[in-house]
Amino acid sequence: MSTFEANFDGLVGPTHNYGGLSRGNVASLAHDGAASNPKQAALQGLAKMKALAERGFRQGVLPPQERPDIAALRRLGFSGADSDVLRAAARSTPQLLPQVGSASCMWAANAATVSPSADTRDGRVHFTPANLNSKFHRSIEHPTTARILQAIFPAGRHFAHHTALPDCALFGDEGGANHTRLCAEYDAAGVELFVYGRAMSGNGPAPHRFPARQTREASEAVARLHGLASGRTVFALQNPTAIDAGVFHNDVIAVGNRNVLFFHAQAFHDKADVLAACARALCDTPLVAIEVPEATLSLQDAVASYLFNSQLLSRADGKMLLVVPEECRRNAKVASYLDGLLLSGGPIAEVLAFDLKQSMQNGGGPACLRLRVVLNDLEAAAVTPGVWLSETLYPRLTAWVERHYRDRLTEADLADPQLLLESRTALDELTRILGVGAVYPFQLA
Ligand code: SUG
Repeated sequence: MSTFEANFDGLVGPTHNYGGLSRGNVASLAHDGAASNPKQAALQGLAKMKALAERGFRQGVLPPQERPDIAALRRLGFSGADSDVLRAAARSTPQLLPQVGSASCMWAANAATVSPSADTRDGRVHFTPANLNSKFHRSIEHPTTARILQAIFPAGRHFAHHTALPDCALFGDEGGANHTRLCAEYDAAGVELFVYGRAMSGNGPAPHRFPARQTREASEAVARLHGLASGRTVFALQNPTAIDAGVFHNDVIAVGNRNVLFFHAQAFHDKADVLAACARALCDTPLVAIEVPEATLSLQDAVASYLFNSQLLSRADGKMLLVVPEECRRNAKVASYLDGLLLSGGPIAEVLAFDLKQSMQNGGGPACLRLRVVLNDLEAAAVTPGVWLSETLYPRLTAWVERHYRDRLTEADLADPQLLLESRTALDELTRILGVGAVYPFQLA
């Protein structure tokens, strides 16, 4: 039986827009109010999925959510028919529209924390949807995320689903973006590294400028829920300086795969401690730490290029492929670092760059767009089959995007009831393409 990492990418939704919603995320604020191109965004994401699937990596698709989120507006006191709800919100509180219209569930790394069956007490794959409660526009994702994950990974023999952690600052949880699994082989018990931005109990270090989204308390709760062994779980504090420089998730500054951890020198508060704890927990498997010093690449260059928001994937020959955003090729320092990395004879043998500009302008690179799920053959066979990207699914999805998506969207468009209808019509059709059943709260008239 084989065990592998599958990547489930969030399909970009029809309302992808630039709302400037994420304080602490430099790209999101820089593009506030710019016109977006949802069609191009979805096609860019699909092109990455297709290229990786063609190279033999297991690739799945997570459907987007209903936006604008009418149920969220109703919870805030708007009433009447759906189009009235939208119009009333646009009239009285227009700043809500980008929030409830954000296609942010595309960043599937934040959908949930996933622990593979080799790591959990009951031998099942565990999922905890992230409450994402640090930002309103993301806090409304988890109920539908939970339904989608349960539709794709049916609860029972192979998969266990938890509800999101309590929606309060103490348990701020951003899912897989702050979670890295290290292991010898995918089927062996691994080390789960949880990186948090601050511990709410006590007076430990915390950023000054930007919020720390993930708390230690949340990470510990997820580890408990998943039944992880304490000797193979590491909790590490993010460097507050990095958060203040725009590292709002740890996956903006570090990525791991198997026994390799690729990271910037400023990623962790106490780097030596974190590396020692990971090495100890890996026991006989040596930790290969690839550290990029500040002198080689500044924190600012790391954030601007998103070098570490890369996917580190194991090829069939055992060597690793680093999937980076195109911005890395355009940054001379990063490009020259990568050339040197390939010549170094280390585990990373190949770099592949993708144009993900539409997502990048909101702070979402290759790693943000995907949820990592380690599966063995039996577990993979239990996954709802329609979500695997294949030679037939890819052209169906691109045709679906071409049919339903606009190629230009501004903030004013989000108040248009026609956009809501277009979006619902598209999603309704998508559930049939992917075979995921009724995951959305709306009903088409
Ligand atoms: O949560 N951007 C997302 C980007 C998430 C990236 N994910 C990972 N690093 N794993 C966020 O900040 C911007 C939306 C806007 O401004 O319109 C946004 O939500």
